[in-house]
Amino acid sequence: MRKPIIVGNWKMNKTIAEAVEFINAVDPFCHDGATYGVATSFLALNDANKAAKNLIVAAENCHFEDNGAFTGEVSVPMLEEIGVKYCIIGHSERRQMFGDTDETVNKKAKRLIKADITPIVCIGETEAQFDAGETEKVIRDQLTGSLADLCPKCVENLVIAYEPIWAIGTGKSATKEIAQNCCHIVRDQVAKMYGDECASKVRVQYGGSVKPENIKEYMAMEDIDGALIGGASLKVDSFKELIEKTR
Ligand code: G2H
Repeated sequence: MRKPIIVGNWKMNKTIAEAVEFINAVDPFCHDGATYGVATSFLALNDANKAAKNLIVAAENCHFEDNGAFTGEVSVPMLEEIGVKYCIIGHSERRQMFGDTDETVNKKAKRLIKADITPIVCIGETEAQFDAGETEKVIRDQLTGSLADLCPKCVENLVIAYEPIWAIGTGKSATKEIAQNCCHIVRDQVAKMYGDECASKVRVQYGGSVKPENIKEYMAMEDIDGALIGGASLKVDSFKELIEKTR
């Protein structure tokens, strides 16, 4: 049985005070039916992590090197020091705007696994690729690169978020059938790379305009074990509703 995992990706939103206020309001409503979490800015991570009792707190990125001349970056040992246990890597916004590639995502995954921090590895196709019928190839290629040379035990413990770029922040969510089909391809590719047992254990999220109104239909699909949620994770009431809908 795979435990569902619902994570709010706050992106570049919420000050430290806002993050802590949100966590204090939402944390008591989390229940054992799923793992709930929020990904915050680097600046808010430490206070957010201290405030969270039930929620897990995730970083939104990391660097693969431990230290050095990388202005503006944050390393895995720095996350480790403050007790962070999850980290999003390869989000499409980072791939599109900040130069993340399958190769750097792979390096980040390796460094995070070494520190016992769970990577939430994001993949997904652009609208042009979707229109050209290239979705399956893009998913398989991104996973081949991003998850290269890991051990099966490591892969079964990580989280993979399938997020079609055309559905991110657009309100244009994928149908539950498209989301299921793509999450199935994700699992199939993991099986090809690391075996059936590993594929049956890895948790696969769908992301892209998930909200309280549609989360149930995604969660009901066989290969979807959770959601990575941007816009709808920012308001306390909306997040509480997401928790209620996944009870
Ligand atoms: C995709 C998603 C969160 P939204 O970026 O990862 O954002 O739910 O706003 O589409």
